[in-house]
Amino acid sequence: MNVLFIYNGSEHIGIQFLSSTLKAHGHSTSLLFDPAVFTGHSFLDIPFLKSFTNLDQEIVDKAVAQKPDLICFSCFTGNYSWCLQMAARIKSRCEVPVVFGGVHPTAVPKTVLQNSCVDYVVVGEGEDALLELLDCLQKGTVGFQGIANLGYKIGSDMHINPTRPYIKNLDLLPLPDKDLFYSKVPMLAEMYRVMTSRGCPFSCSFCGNSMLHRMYSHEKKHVRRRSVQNVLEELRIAKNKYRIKSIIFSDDIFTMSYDWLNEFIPLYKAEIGIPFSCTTHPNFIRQDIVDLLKEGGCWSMQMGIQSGSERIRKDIFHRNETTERIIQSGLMVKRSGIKLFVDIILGAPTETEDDIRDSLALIGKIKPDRLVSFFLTYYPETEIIDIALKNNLLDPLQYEQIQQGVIGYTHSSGSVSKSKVKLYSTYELMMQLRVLITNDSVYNGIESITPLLPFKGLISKIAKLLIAIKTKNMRYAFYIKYIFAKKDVP
Ligand code: B12
Ligand code: SF4
Repeated sequence: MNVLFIYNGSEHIGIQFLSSTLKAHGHSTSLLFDPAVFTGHSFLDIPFLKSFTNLDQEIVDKAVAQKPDLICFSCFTGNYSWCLQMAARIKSRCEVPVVFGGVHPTAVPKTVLQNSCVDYVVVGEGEDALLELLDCLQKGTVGFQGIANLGYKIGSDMHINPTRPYIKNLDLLPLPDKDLFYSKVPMLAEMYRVMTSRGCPFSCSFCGNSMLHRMYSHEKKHVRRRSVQNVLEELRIAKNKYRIKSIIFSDDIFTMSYDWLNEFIPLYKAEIGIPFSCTTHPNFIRQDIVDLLKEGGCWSMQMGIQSGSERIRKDIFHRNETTERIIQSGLMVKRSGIKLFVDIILGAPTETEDDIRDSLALIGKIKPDRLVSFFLTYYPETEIIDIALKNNLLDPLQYEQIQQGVIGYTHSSGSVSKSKVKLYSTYELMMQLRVLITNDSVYNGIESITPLLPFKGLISKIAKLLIAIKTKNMRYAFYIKYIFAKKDVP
């Protein structure tokens, strides 16, 4: 059957696995893709420029003309409204079954299925459910009740089937169909993204994993990892096929197993040898891990610290690492010469100004090379929503808006209230300046005048740009190129 994926933002590893799985079973797949640099879902939030680069109408026209047998939308909370709007526009012009999958439908399948433009939802990992759905559609049968992970409707009755177990052996999946995206925007391959695992051992209250851990509470192990040889096979093929400048290991926590890394990294260095960046966690940094990664070509590591306040980390974010451990881990990475990027979240429920000052102080102690600061966004069915409800920080309307995906998104002010944005912007600027200015007395002088500065958002952005230049981080250049570099879009 002919299956069409429609997506906007960056490349999507989940779609790449779905596509390769379908192809391995004889189906054909295609993609309509909008890089959507200015929509705010993924990169920048500039509505004025969005109207110039809008590809929605072209996507609708092409989808209708293509006459696919099934259209697949992959939704996170930020792009869910866009997906709904696109599905409705297409369905108003032709009769085509539409399935929604991804993290948002996984969290709230019934809410998604309620929409008349959505025929099916798939929760959790979608490879097998999608194959079985196609099988049913092809045979013209209605055996939907036997398809685990599928949600469907009969008339106005909605049915969400039980969930199947996690895919235990990821090596059995075909390698991700990178061409699906790279044939449209070849430059995406320059920063080649790869996931060597699925799942995270932790369950931070704000993260999609806290939703998954609840849903899969019967599973013994949430983390599954591809074999070293399976990952190397993907990278060998990729190295021969694309112009890769760096590789990004996008796992939830790439450094979680020393044994795996100890087997992988020497082979990676010998056979692939491309500089790479990866994710880490304060509890999964050790000197031997850092040495191994540095030796293997790691140039940057991204580590979530989220808050400098032990109370916020433990009671609100459900993270168990100590401040001491965070500092030790951060300094260990820095001393090795690997660039350290850290994430911070502003706007946690019950967070006080003292808590934010603790975050600022922690950043001052670690002096990371780059700070990625977020204003908290509430994602459906994550544990932090329960905490916010308990503290009367969300009313029923806001709760409903979160399920509908219409309350803030990561690159706006998240879900924090407008009255707090000013305070958080001031601290965000201080944090960025703290990273930019490594000399303590110079920084202290500037910190005292920061609250008086106008255009804090703009100055924050300039500070981020200067930090990127200072650390020779090519991310901005990549984004600028991404705006123009389209071969076959949508
Ligand atoms: C790698 C990653 C990225 C990468 C690559 C994006 C990608 N999706 O590949 C980058 C850096 C670009 C990115 C960006 C963002 N990300 Co991100 N990202 C991740 C991460 C760590 C892994 C995603 C992944 O590849 N998983 C592995 C694949 C195999 O699983 P999957 O994507 O879930 O897909 C499977 C199923 O969901 C399902 N499925 C998915 N789509 C569909 C569609 C159909 C039709 C079907 C049937 C099934 C199906 O089948 C797939 C295969 O089994 C996740 C966290 C996580 N562990 O999932 C966050 C996560 C998805 N990201 C998140 C967010 C918020 C973002 C950003 C909006 C903001 C940001 N943090 O910068 C942007 C926007 C993304 C965009 N427009 O493309 C959130 C989403 C939360 C939510 N409820 O919305 C997550 C869950 C992290 C979190 N904070 O909790 N991200
Ligand atoms: S450690 Fe990172 S990926 Fe894992 S649950 Fe926490 S925030 Fe999510």
